[in-house]
Amino acid sequence: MAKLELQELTAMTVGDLMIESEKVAHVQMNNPLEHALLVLVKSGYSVIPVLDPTYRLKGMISKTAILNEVLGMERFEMEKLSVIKVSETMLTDVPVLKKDDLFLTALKAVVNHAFLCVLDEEGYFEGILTRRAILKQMNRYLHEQIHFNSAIDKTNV
Ligand code: 4BW
Ligand code: 4BW
Repeated sequence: MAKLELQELTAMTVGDLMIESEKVAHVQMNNPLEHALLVLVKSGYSVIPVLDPTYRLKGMISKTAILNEVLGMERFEMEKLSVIKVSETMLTDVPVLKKDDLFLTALKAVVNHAFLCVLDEEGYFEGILTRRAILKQMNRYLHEQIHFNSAIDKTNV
């Protein structure tokens, strides 16, 4: 694989690095919490997007928020899982990215968020950008720089 130059890294866009919507686990606003918990447990993820039937982003739902919602005074009241809807428990104030946002914008965003949803101009969900995808490129770039610099040092001896 060719060496990754700084200009190439910083010219990468969110669209180059994101996971496409078809591969992203998600739930819908009207689903009961029981269904959301099932999707979260089965997919293995801790937080996933909430979409409407037309694929517009509505929020995010997490295992922690669901368990908090059904936590009673003395026990988890699991019977509530079938009554409460995702829309009542989801987080709605979520930061988003666009496909043409550049690498440095994405890097800054993933400092505070494990992943961000990627939306088009009309608010339709296109996919997610994960911290893993950004760290993978940073890792590649830094390792190649170190390798290249040590090769130059050796030729200068
Ligand atoms: O099923 C998994 N497969 C792989 N390859 N890695 C996984 C899996 N589950 C978790 N991981 C790893 C990843 O490194 O644990 C990290 C934290 O998972 P999370 O947050 O707490 O469930 C993962 O880091 P990441 O790939 O940078 O993903 C950050 C967050 O993005 C995840 C999850 O909330 C969300 N996410 C990632 N891929 C997703 C997804 N949500 C829905 N569908 C997907 N395909
Ligand atoms: O309460 C939170 N406050 C803030 N500011 N960010 C949070 C909070 N909860 C989650 N986050 C964000 C962080 O970006 O979601 C990421 C995943 O959380 P996690 O994994 O699945 O609970 C957080 O990424 P992180 O800060 O890089 O933390 C990665 C993981 O390290 C967390 C958790 O398992 C662990 N961790 C972090 N701070 C911790 C902690 N565990 C115990 N105590 C702490 N103070």
